[in-house]
Amino acid sequence: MEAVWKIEVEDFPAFVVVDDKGNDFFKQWSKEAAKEPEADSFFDETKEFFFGLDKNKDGKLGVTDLMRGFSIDEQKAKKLVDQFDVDKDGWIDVKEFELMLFKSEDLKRQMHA
Ligand SMILES: [Ca+2]
Ligand SMILES: [Ca+2]
Repeated sequence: MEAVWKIEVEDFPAFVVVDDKGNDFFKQWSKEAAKEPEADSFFDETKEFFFGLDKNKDGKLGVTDLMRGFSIDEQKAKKLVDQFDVDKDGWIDVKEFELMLFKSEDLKRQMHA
């Protein structure tokens, strides 16, 4: 049996995280997210928030964007980038941002503040 994985690319720099068993990292957590009835609107809301913070519109957030967006200090913002920068390019893209908010109740509250 041969499996072909088709990845839909949207209007952000796309990447795929695959472990040694060929599992798509984001497929895993979007499956988790799909269990939540609010998931769709949550992701739309998150995207809007992301693009509001992305001042130079390059589809990536850096430490200073996060500091401003969540009213947090530099140390905390750096920690978030470390933790959620899945592809290790030093920036948080929209997928990583969704993951960040999905995993953090504190940040979610900030988004609604
Ligand atoms: Ca940016
Ligand atoms: Ca990244």
